[in-house]
Formats: sequence, C-alpha cells, structure tokens
Amino acid sequence: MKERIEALMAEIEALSCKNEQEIEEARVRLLGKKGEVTKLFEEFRTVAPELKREFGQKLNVLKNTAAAKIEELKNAAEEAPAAAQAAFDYTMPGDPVQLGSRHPVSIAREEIVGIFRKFGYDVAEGPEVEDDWHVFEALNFPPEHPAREMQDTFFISDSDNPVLLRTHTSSVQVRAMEKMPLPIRIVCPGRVFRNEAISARAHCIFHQVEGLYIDENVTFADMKQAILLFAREMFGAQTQIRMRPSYFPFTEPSAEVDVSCNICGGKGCNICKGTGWLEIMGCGMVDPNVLEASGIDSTKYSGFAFGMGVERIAMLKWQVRDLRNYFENDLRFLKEFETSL
Ligand code: 2U9
Repeated sequence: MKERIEALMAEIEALSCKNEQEIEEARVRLLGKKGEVTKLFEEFRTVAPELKREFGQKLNVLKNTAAAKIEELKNAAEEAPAAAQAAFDYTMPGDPVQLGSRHPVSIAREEIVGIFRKFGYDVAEGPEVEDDWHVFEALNFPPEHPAREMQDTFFISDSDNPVLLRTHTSSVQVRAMEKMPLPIRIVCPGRVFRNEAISARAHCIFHQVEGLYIDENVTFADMKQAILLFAREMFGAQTQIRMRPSYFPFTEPSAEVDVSCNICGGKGCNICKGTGWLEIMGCGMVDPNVLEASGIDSTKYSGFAFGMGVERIAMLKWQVRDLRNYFENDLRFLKEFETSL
C-alpha cells in the first residue's frame, strides 16, 4: 500500500490538464466514488492495527493533495481564456458573413401596402389570436351559418366564447370600425391561419392584405376604379381587370377580380391556363349588417372592401409555381430575390 500511495502522490503532483473537461475526468479518476484515492481508503479497513496510524496519516495527506491540485487546475483554467484572448491576432481576416435579403412575401406585401398608402390609405394591424365576434359574428357569420365552414378554423379554446387564430385580417377592419372615426380608409396586412392540408396551392399559414373604405356615397364604381389603379401599379400600366360575381358573408354584392395575364398579355398561356386572366383578389360592398354590427349607420354610410393573398400575388408576379417555396427558406430560392432589395 505504501508504494501505491507514493506512486499516486507522484502522479497527482505531476498532473496537468488542458481544459475543464480533463480536470473533471481527473477528479472522478482520483476522488470519485470508484476513484483511486477512494479505493485506498476502502482497503485501509484491512490494514493491521499497528500500521493504521502511519497509513491513515499518509492517506489523508494524499486526499488533501489531490483536492488541492484539482482546485489549482480549476483556477488556472478560469484564467486561461483571458490569456488566449491576449494571444488572438485581430489583424487576421474575418470569416465572410453571408448577407441576407428581403423575403419575397415581404417584398410583395410592402409593394401592395405602398401602393395603397400612395392612394391615401392608412395601415392598421391587429391581433392574430382573436375571438369569435371579430372573426365571424361581426362579419355576418351567424352561429351555425354554413359560411363558417368555408374557412377551417384553428380553435385555441373550446368554450362558449372561443379563442381562435384569425382566418382572415377582416377582424382588424372590424376593430377599426369599432373605434376609428369615419371616414375610414385602411389596408390591413397580416398573417392568417386556416386548418387546411398543405399543397402547392394552399398552406395553413399565409399572408393577406385586406382593404376597407367607408364614407358617405361610396359606390361599386369607386371600388372598381381603386382596384384597377392598384392592378396597374402592381402588374403594369397595360393591365386590364374583370370582375365576376361571387359570394362572401361580409359583402353584398361581391366579386372575384381577375387581371389580364402579364405573361402572355391576355392571349392565353400555361400560366393563365389559356384563359388570358389570373384571379388576384375578392371584393365587394360592405354588407349593411356588417356596418350596423360595429355601430355604423348603414343608411348614411356605405363602403367597399377587398382582400388578397400575398403569396398568391407574389406567385403571379414572379411565376413561382409551388407555394411551399415561401416557407422552406432554401437559399437557392431566396437568393433569386436579392436584387429586389
Ligand atoms: C369588413 C368588411 C368586409 C374583405 C374581403 C375578400 C372579399 C376576399 C379573399 C381573397 C383571397 C381572402 O386571401 S384570400 O383567401 N378575400 O375575397 N375579402 S371582401 O371584406 C371585408 C373585410 C372586413 C369589416
């Protein structure tokens, strides 16, 4: 036992470690539950009584030396980073940092919003987590109305007054109607959520820009002109629009808006599937029920509203065929938009 104590003492005195991990390994090897020093203490029980005093002292010195050495190594390791920093050569060239770029959905959203701002619209935003009133009830979707099934909703709570993720940014316009003075002229960009299967043409999260204009004597003709001017700013001065009758609970009458295909100039190609037209948005005159629900006198005021999907507008503008590209953040895709910064 004497030789083993002496050999271990020599080993401890010569101990050197490069980092904190090595120090911890040395501590476990010497002083851990199954460590060398601990083992010697166990063997000490079998030592003859007349030798116990001598070996007991030696073992205590060994244990204290090991603990002190580990402490000394730890203190040295803590000071090491400062020493390493002092040796760092700041004149070395740095690693190149890749510059990011605007996401195509952001570019499209900013362009859409920018056009309407130029027309005098304000920008309004609101919460993504909403209640039933602002997403459905105030927009003329009564309970059990089949129109609610048009939009599969993510519910967060299941109570009588459920909390849900907004399926459209129309809830922002409802909040504006409740608190803003008239006339109102706003665009509402934002993220919306629908419980839909993900495919090349649909995603459960996407972005909308919706617009609302309420004043006295606002007509369908005003809406048509605003949308035509928007389409020409967005897709080029030669762009034509057409409107097809449609249905939304919150507008009456309602329409779908198509623009002449900017690829073939309306002649028919594979982008417009030979029709010469591309659907860009929906619109309509705000239903009197919707005005009244937010406390606006529908005999005095009228208004128009429109809504578009930003991903869809960006797909049409840049001929992106698969919506999923927008969400995967593949640099080969994103880099194509770098010049649009
Ligand atoms: C209020 C009153 C009326 C907003 C409107 C549309 C027509 C529409 C869709 C286009 C593609 C949504 O992203 S999409 O799936 N939107 O067709 N949205 S009118 O009407 C409103 C909004 C708020 C108070």
